[in-house]
Amino acid sequence: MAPNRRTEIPRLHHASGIRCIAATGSEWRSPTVYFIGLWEIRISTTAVVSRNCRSFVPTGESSPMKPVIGITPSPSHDEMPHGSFLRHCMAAAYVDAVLSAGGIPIVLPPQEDHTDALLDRVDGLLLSGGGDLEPSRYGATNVHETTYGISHERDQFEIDLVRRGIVRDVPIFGICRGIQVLNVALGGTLVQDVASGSPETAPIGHRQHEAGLRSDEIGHDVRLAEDSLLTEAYGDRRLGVNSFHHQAIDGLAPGLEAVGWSADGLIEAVTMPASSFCVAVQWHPELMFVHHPEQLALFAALVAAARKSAMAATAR
Ligand SMILES: [Mn+2]
Repeated sequence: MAPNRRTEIPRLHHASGIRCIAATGSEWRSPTVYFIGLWEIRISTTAVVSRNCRSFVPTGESSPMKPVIGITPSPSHDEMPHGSFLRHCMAAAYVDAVLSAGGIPIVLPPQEDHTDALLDRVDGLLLSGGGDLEPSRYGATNVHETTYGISHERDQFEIDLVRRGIVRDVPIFGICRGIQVLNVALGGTLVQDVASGSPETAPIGHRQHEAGLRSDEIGHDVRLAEDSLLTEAYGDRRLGVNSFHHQAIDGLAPGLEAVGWSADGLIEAVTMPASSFCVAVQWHPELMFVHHPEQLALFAALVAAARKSAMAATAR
């Protein structure tokens, strides 16, 4: 079937929801086509495009419905010439990844009492990376000296979003801090500092920037569980990932299932089997997908799940 899809894409791409980012001119000049699970991804010198094959409409109908993906930002305390400001910030790579996967990204700044109102307005949740969770959130009485970036406001906001999101079966994708938020919100615990933990975890180097590796380079491998959502999405059980974390899951929360591990045994990916779509990873696929297009697969899966959820809600 693949050759047919390949020839159909150029004719239909304007009508079938393909997203382009960074297009500067002739976007279809000599593209390379990748087939990753159910998704096609094309990379050319001028554009990155992707499309979910399950929503493929070969009849020339209008674009498939684009689900709204709410992304949680990080607090940033910035000194400016006109004062000191707390700002809600987020790497543009998260936005680019959601756009490239066919979703509409919006930013969800932390706020009290609006959890359900926000979940009413988004079709999926993306928990972005950031600083450490307050250790008391998972019952720790000590605070490791390497702890950084604690935000009570962000912790509470994201924990509330996860707990209500799970109850409401909102599609959820957690990245880096996001896997830790998901685990803690559901009753799990964290290793406060991987490097000072058990000796066998240190050699892997989960902070690849300290070894001079760029953000889009592979820092270590992850072994994926057979028959997991991730193995289906990536089409392989071994995956090269980047790594910028000093904390990791310790005690896995009830309801979560570990589906990816680094060679030192750290949990690098989880899913929640009882949810329609709930997945989280310890690496940063949004920083990799331009040069490692397979890393767009989970964004495409999130967008597909969010679209399905939104269309089901519309039909009710
Ligand atoms: Mn890692």
